[in-house]
Amino acid sequence: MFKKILIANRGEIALRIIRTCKEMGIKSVAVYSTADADSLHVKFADEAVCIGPPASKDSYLKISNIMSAAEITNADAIHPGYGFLSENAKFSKICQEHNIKFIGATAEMISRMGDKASARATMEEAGIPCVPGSEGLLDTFEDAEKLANSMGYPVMLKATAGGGGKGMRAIWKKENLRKGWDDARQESKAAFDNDAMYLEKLIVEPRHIEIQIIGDAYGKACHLSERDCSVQRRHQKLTEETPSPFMTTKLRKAMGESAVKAAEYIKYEGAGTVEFLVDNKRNFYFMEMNTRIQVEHPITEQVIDFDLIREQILVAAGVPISGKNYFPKLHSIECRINAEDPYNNFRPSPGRIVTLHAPGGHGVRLDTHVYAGYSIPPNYDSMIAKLITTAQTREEAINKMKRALDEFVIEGVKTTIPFHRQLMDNPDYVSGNYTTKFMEDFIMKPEA
Ligand code: MV4
Repeated sequence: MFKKILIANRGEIALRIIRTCKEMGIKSVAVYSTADADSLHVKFADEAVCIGPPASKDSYLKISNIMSAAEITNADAIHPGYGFLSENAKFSKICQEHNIKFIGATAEMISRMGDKASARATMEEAGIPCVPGSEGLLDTFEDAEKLANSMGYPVMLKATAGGGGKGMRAIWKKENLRKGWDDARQESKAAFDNDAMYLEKLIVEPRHIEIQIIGDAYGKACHLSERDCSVQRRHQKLTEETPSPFMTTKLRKAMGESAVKAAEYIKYEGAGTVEFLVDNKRNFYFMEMNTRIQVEHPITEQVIDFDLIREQILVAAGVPISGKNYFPKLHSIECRINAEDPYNNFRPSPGRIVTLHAPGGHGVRLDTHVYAGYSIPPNYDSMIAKLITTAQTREEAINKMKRALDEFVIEGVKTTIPFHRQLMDNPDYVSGNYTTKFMEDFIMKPEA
């Protein structure tokens, strides 16, 4: 087993990983930028190393500084968390070359899944359902036009380097294909320095349902059921739940088996997520694979009673998995609490937290690095806490979430607490009748 893990991240996820390290008797090393000197992850780790100034590119993304921190503290593994370097092939490779175990995917796996057209081609080969579309990349606009005409509109143009919705265009009629093609390529070129495109049939008002998987070093994988992440705004998830209100036993079995088949086909090692689009007839299609622990992992932990960070560490150390799949026994919902003003277009609201009262009680979990007196730096993303409720049924989990949100007091900055409180009373949310289009139609009621 590892003796010392360096956590190449910040915020709640750094703290989350440190907690599991403590429980496993593994020493932890925090790294931090000068903007994060007062963060809890720095205080709770056994050691802490400053790795640079506030800008991510000079600290949490600076590979040389992180490797130096790992070498001076003698860490034998690095956990990258999510975001930052978690899906950086170069970083994974450098760790391997320095004999420091990267608790994440190999460079090859990250590259293969990070390129969306190559991920799609791999899944097609593995026999996983994919949205009908191009075989690999499109060489020319004329190829796109020919394929779109033969498949029929609407279609979705996608950049192979895409992410966060960048380089993606829904095209409803052929007159708009040219402009969509030019715009999507230009956007992708600017964001990723890559303008290679592929094309799919457009799935109208899909649900985003993802399957958590874990694979071991011996080629065996299992799934841990689904999370419904359809409540998103501009490709940012706001709340997630498991089980999905749209799920059936039959669909869960089919999606779970597909995700395991995908993972075993590529000999995936570690925790990963296979994202699917699900249409209104419950057809499911491979969308993307994430080769990291995800923000919303706690809801899965809650319903199957399983520490995913611990499992990541165990499989990275070469421990085999049991091989059985896991099915939800409870219902769990996560609300992402962001320092943003939901009454003003979710505008970021960094600043000092003057008052904080955390909710508690049965079935309430709060993953956060903030406390009263803490200043939220403007340099990073605005998520400051994840509030998770777990109960026997969806209705009870919603009622518990309402109660927990009502108890939660944060003063000094605006937060998304009022949004979540309204969401929990929204008839379409409460009935489970929501798709990825839900937030386009959601309007905040005025402040009371
Ligand atoms: C799609 C789609 C409809 N049809 N592909 C959005 C993120 C990107 N990685 C893939 N995305 C989508 N791909 C086809 N063929 C709709 C989306 C999509 C979406 C997906 C999941 C969650 C929220 C979304 C919001 C808008 C569009």
